[in-house]
Amino acid sequence: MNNRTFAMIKPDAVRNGHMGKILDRIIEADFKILGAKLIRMTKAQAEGFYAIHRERPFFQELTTFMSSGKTMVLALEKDDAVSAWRDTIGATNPSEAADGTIRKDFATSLGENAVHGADSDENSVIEIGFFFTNNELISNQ
Ligand code: IDP
Ligand code: MG
Repeated sequence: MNNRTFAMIKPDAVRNGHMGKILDRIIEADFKILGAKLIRMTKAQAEGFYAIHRERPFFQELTTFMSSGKTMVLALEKDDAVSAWRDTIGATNPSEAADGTIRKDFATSLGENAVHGADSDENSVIEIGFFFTNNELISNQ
């Protein structure tokens, strides 16, 4: 069990003014923020990050959206971080997301669903490494 996960506050949520409220949810759910930065992904970066979905019909829509504005990328720490964060964000489709989840409260559609969460320990390591170097992760406080 890994105690780290990778999260993003996606461009729709930043554009809609929800970044602060989502950071509050992260802190209230007792995640420690090891690293955070505001970036604007290039299309090529978005295509690299989501390469696993390249054969899906929504790949162009997804990577255009993810490079359309600011994204906050985050490395989070908590016991059983991957599943704890997936529970906090809710189902991919906001119409199926449970009450009290971030996607239920802030997502606008299946594609523009406010936040990202790594889906496994293995992918959380790969995804954190995609945006952070080790010395950008601060775990001693
Ligand atoms: P996840 O983000 O809950 O892990 P995935 O199935 O890994 O969901 O899909 C990655 C992202 O691709 C979703 O968060 C969403 O932004 C987008 N996406 C997934 N399915 C669709 C779709 O059918 N249409 C448009 N965008 C989609
Ligand atoms: Mg996924």
